[in-house]
Amino acid sequence: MKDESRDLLTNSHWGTYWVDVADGRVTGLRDFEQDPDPSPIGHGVVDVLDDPLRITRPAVRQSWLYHGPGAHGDRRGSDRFVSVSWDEAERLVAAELDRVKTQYGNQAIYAGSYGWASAGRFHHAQGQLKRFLNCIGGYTGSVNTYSYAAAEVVVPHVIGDFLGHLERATSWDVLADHCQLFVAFGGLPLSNGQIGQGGTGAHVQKGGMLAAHANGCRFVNISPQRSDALEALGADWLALRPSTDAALMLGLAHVLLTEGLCDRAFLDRYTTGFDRFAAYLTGATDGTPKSADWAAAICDLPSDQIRQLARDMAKHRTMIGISYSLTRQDHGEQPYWAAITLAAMLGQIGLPGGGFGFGYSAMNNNGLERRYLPYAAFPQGQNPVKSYIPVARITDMLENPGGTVDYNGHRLTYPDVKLVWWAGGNPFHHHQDLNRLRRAWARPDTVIVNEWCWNSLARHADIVLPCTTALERDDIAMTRKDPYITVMDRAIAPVGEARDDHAIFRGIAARMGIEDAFTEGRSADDWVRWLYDMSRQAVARGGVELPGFDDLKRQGWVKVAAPAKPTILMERFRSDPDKHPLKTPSGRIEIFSDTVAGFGYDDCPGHPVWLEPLEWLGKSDDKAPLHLISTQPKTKLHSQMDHGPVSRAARIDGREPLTMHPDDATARGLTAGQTVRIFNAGGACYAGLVISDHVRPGVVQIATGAWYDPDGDTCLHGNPNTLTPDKGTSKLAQGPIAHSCLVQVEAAPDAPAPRIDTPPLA
Ligand SMILES: Nc1nc2c(c(=O)[nH]1)N[C@H]1C(S)=C(S)[C@@H](COP(=O)(O)OP(=O)(O)OC[C@H]3O[C@@H](n4cnc5c(=O)[nH]c(N)nc54)[C@H](O)[C@@H]3O)O[C@H]1N2
Ligand SMILES: Nc1nc2c(c(=O)[nH]1)N[C@H]1C(S)=C(S)[C@@H](COP(=O)(O)OP(=O)(O)OC[C@H]3O[C@@H](n4cnc5c(=O)[nH]c(N)nc54)[C@H](O)[C@@H]3O)O[C@H]1N2
Ligand SMILES: [Mo]
Repeated sequence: MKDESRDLLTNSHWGTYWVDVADGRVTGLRDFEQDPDPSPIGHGVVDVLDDPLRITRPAVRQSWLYHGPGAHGDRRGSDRFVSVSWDEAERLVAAELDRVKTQYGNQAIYAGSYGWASAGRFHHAQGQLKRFLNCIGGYTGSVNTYSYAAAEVVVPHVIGDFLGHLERATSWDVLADHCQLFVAFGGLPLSNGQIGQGGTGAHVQKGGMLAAHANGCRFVNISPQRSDALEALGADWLALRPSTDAALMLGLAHVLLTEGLCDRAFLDRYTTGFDRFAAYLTGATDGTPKSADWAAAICDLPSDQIRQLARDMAKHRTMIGISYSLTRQDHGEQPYWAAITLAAMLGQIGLPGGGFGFGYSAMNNNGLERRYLPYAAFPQGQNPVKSYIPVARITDMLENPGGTVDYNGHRLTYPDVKLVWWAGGNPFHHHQDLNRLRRAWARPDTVIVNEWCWNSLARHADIVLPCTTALERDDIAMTRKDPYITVMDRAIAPVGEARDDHAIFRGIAARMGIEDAFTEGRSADDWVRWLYDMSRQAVARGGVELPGFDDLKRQGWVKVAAPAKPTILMERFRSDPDKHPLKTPSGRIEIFSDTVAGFGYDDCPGHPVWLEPLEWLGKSDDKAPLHLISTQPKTKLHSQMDHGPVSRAARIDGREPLTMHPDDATARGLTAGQTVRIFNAGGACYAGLVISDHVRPGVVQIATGAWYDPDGDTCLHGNPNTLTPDKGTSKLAQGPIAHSCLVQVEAAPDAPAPRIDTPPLA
């Protein structure tokens, strides 16, 4: 019930916008006046809400419909779909769930359903799916993320917690006042800071960086891409080989140690295990000193530059920024552990503007000064099924029922999955080695997907349940990551027969006799109000006043005031480590971890080390001489709205651009704008060529997000996950390693046009 005097408002992971509607259609979005640096991504939704790729009715893959579960799984992705009524779709889903549960048990249902879906406290697709499945006996789930799995697992062993420290990053306000040197491993690509999970009110990253720069902070961009630092920062560029940051950090640490630049008092009081690490650093344990010269040879940087940087870091108030991308490489645990160790050696952890910080610029909210409020979440219930996988091990699981995998001190057994259900994520976007995933994906009997557009995931399903977008339902955005709470108005009626995820599950629950357990007697509107009221009461206990629900609806948005005291990471620990110990076994920073060492993993020992990655320039050959980094797309969030106007405007002949250094282009006789084929032993994709010296020679860069459009093992559209290796970071975290990837590139004048624009309906 919005106030007629205000305009329609929406919020998303990429920002808040006013919505213009005419004749029941969204005609445009207007930037939110509170946002000093609005993102263009939002405008990508205009025109695609009701375009030919919109899924307007439930649909079933032909082979599955005519021959039943398990029929021709290998035709997923190529079969046509037949539209059916909701009545028929609900009947088919309920019967199939019953069959799988009864014959195989609930662990045979895989519903990790990883992905970003849309912002909104209530209409969160995964939460709805998981609650529904918990009402019928549970499912096999997944743990950790594609974003930073290696950090999620290793960092708690080192400093007791990862997510808590991520959320309490020293704020940009503090950095502007105190930081003298910002050393950014993985750079500070502002294009990624467009995003904030669960809703974004105002974009602060650019302002934060410029304020620090204006106050004299020097930035060092350590990245294969010069464009990872805003031009105006005048950053120094250390163009290292990708996947070698751990070696560089060890080289820096060696200089600090051997030149007497370590803060011994800090190491003694706040850390354990430094001496065992130091023995590795000096080469006492393996005969190889990890000197600046040693690091220079691995990273392909001048050793003098490494020595000078270490001295500068010791001399100044230094923030060590570690991008998430460093986890998405082979042995991605190591750069995180090494960076924390390096910061400990500098002794500035817990001081304003010093220490370390995770993912500045990966998200708008890292470094955004705000209060941490305990908002209520949609209750998912209890999952009685105990089996789970590390999220990026999905292909292994599907290929290898009954097989085992090591993970963080456990040995897990893969269940025999018969039914896969995805709502709010896109594995044909996010997973590595998609051609291998596609083959493994053929094995389950049934794949059910809730989607709103005919993307690569919907095309690889058996039963497609059409869901609404955020603009077709009422919700609120309310996340402790952002100070703005906004309404998310229903701007237009659901397109075609699309239903909210909640309504989809409610309908199936009714067929299975569990509707009351699923809804607890509340309508969707009741739930939204309930979530807000519960949150309002919870924050009131901490002294924060929020308007009543009806007032919020009238106003449209509210901003929670920033805390009185600015945020400095680990300030309390520094003030008194006995009174505020870390949640590690020792209560201190564990530079050596007995727990990790005790697991006995050859690929993740008890302290930070350099381990050669599976694929990197140190191992390149004539078949795959170039290192491919597949970064986040500037024009969208992952695969979302890839078919929209903002994403399409950045295409070259309808394909994703690939950026290459002029020397590498000349060596191959390639010219800007032409279509190229990127390939290695795992697969291939086509792309449009951009030539620029903002990537280092030997490295090529492509954004993720192009909808996978396979012609055999070649993606016509430019999806880099046809090329990336599917292997865990280590036995510790089993995280994805997309950024460790070698390829070759050649001209492709005869590449067939992408076909992903045509809906796969019979
Ligand atoms: N090569 C390579 N691969 C990568 C990465 C990389 O750096 N390189 N990065 C990785 C990272 S960090 C991540 S987080 C993943 C991201 O991977 P995902 O999060 O899986 O990607 P999205 O495209 O955001 O998927 C969200 C899906 O939800 C759908 N959706 C949106 N709203 C709704 C809704 O209300 N209901 C339902 N049911 N569906 C909805 C969208 O249409 C979309 O298909 O990708 C990973 N993959
Ligand atoms: N516009 C937009 N923003 C996004 C997203 C999106 O899809 N679109 N996705 C969001 C999500 S889910 C996440 S998790 C974050 C991810 O945030 P990040 O992980 O930080 O993002 P990436 O773009 O993968 O990598 C950042 C930079 O790291 C550099 N890099 C790659 N490999 C190496 C290396 O080995 N060493 C060094 N030093 N640098 C390297 C690349 O040049 C790249 O530009 O981004 C978020 N922001
Ligand atoms: Mo992510």
